[in-house]
Amino acid sequence: MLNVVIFGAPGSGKGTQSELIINKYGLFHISTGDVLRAEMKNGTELGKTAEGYISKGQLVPDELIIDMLAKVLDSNEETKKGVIFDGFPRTIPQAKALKKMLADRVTEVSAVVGLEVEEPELIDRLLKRGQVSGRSDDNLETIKSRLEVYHNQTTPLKDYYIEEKKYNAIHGMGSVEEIFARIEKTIDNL
Ligand code: B4P
Repeated sequence: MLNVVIFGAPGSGKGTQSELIINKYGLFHISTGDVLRAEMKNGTELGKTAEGYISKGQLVPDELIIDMLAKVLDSNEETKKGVIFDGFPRTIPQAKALKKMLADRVTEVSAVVGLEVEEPELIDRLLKRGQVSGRSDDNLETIKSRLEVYHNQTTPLKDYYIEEKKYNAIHGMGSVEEIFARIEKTIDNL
């Protein structure tokens, strides 16, 4: 069973490459950002709480995210065929919680695909998306906060997964197709 974590800064192409990975490898897609946006749209308690963090570019607290992820795993039989985790984990406590949740289901993270993209390109992509997305977090001020949060809270995960011998660096600049070809090579060699 293949469980892939797609990892990278905001704007690194996680959502874009996840779509291609699902099509080729038939994995179940869990994007914590998409789940949170659906909660916000439906006006749930979780959505209202999340909105306050997301619009400021901050991370939603670990306990809320971990609980939300466990519910998605438990309520979808299809997760048993393998999962692509997009935007999760984003902190060390989330990574440890994921390890335990998968071990309880007698499985584990197969590989982490780390999309590495230069910062000016990240800002450019997110500002471009902001022109059409209507997302409250795709504006310059919030993008800068998201990148700071990424550097402080999420980048330590790279070392965590290097230590676990799961991290695969992928050059994330170039066309969507070129980047996907690099990811395919990594997954096919697992
Ligand atoms: P996410 O939805 O995960 O947002 P993101 O990190 O900005 O990445 P996204 O997937 O949208 O962008 P992508 O790189 O695919 O999270 C939103 C917020 O939710 C977070 O800031 C946080 O507050 C909260 N949250 C989510 N998960 C959480 C967690 N685990 N813990 C706590 N809080 C959490 O793509 C960006 C753009 O680049 C796209 O428009 C795409 O078209 C473009 N692009 C992609 N590849 C390209 C390429 N090769 N060339 C040019 N453009 C490209």
